[in-house]
Amino acid sequence: TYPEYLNVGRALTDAMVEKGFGDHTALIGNGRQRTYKELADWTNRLAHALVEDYGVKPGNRVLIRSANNPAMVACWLAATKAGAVVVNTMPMLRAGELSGIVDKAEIEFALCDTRMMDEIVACGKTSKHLKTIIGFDGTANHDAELDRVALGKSVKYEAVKTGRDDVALLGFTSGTTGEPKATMHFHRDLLIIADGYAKEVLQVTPEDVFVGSPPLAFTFGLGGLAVFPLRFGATATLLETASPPNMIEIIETHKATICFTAPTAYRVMLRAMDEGADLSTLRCAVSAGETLPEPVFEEWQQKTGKPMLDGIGATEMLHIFISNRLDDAKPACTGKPVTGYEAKVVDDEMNEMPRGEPGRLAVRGPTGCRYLNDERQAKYVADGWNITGDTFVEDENGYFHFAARNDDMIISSGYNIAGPEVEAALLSHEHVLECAVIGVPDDARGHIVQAHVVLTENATPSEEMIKTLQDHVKATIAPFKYPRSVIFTDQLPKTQTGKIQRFQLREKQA
Ligand code: 3SK
Repeated sequence: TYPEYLNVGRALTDAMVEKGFGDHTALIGNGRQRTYKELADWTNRLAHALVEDYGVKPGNRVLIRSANNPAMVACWLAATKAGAVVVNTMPMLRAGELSGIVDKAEIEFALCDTRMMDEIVACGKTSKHLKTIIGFDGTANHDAELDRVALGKSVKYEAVKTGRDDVALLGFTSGTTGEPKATMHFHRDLLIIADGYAKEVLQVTPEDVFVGSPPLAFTFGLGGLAVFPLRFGATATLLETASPPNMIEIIETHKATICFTAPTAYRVMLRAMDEGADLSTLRCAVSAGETLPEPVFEEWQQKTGKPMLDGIGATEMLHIFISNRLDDAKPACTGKPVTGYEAKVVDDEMNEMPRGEPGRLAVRGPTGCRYLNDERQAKYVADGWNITGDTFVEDENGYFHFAARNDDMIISSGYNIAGPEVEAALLSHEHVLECAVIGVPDDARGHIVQAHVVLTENATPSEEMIKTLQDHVKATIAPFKYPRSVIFTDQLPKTQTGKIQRFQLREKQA
């Protein structure tokens, strides 16, 4: 239960100072550290500027364009304090993509890191909604228009009395299939994910130091790298370029304790550990966004003595709703619903499947899908349950096991083959860096399994390598699942948040 009037911008700043965290480090990034008191003052000055100098009003939609850095967090919190509905976006987006977002969300204001103005300015030229573009300094210099205007403002600001069920955030997702959708999230939702997943599963304390790679524009990143640390008086480190070496440097320098990233980055970190990287301060390694291969889970456990926490989340649900636990983590298992959420596996008519049988994952809880003005809402929510588009199996003991995205099930000669299972088998080969498995039409078998493989640097594509990988899969899982076709590639098509877009591979093969 949350108070009727709740402003999440205030809850994560001034309220934390009132709770006694004023001197505690809130944010580290771009060579500077800021305490909770400094963050509260900074965001209050910015909120004054947004309201008094630019005319931002409660309910206005404000787009933020930046890489992960403290200034982006400050802009998000300030606009939220002013009662705006924020749309965080990634630097990679081009004018056309920004226009799609601006039009859909009827965005009037954009706050943009001055190092990346061109595309938003181009978008503004053709937009009938976007009227005001304000530059802020994403570096630590505070030397841009918004920073200068904010400088003279008071550090006291009365945050807008938003209702707990007022929309605070629009999370955009293009999913793995293309067309963007906007998901609406309330002020209370942002606290629910912290008080649920972060408290129950991660057991966050003020001593924790967070690091990770997901963009703040992706709700996985916003939760993991801003909301969770700030809700508990912990410290967030923010990296504009979150490569594995940069994350390792942060872990070593700031003794980071919780890391959010994807399995591919953990694989690289494991190799760096062989070369002496010290990741011993990490107590939680959260993996999501892509299937966690069993060998990565096992090797992490063996090298660090701690579990890697696999979980499933969705932009529609705001964050992770099924997860392994620190004292109960199993390989090839996503775990159990986070407190407050229920999950079941159903058939196309919403009948519950017997335990052990694959079906569609249905989930409900305190957060859920609310698309903005989008008829796909009726497809995502059925009978009050969110249908995430994933095929799962619930075992006898109530643990959930990922099988595939619904689109990634391959039917070949009458056999159901889960693409991710073949991917996991391929990834357990030392020469496979990344791979994506799809079904391609075949006259004799209906479909056959086709693997798109990125090899490690020291391996060379060849017929012999194809045979080696096929034999490896046959020796790892049921032989009928082996990829009859193997294509080597330098890179796989991915969403801006790093998820593999298998539909693009399917379209190319069609
Ligand atoms: O993987 C996802 O799609 C996701 C989205 C939002 C929050 C968390 C996660 C893992």
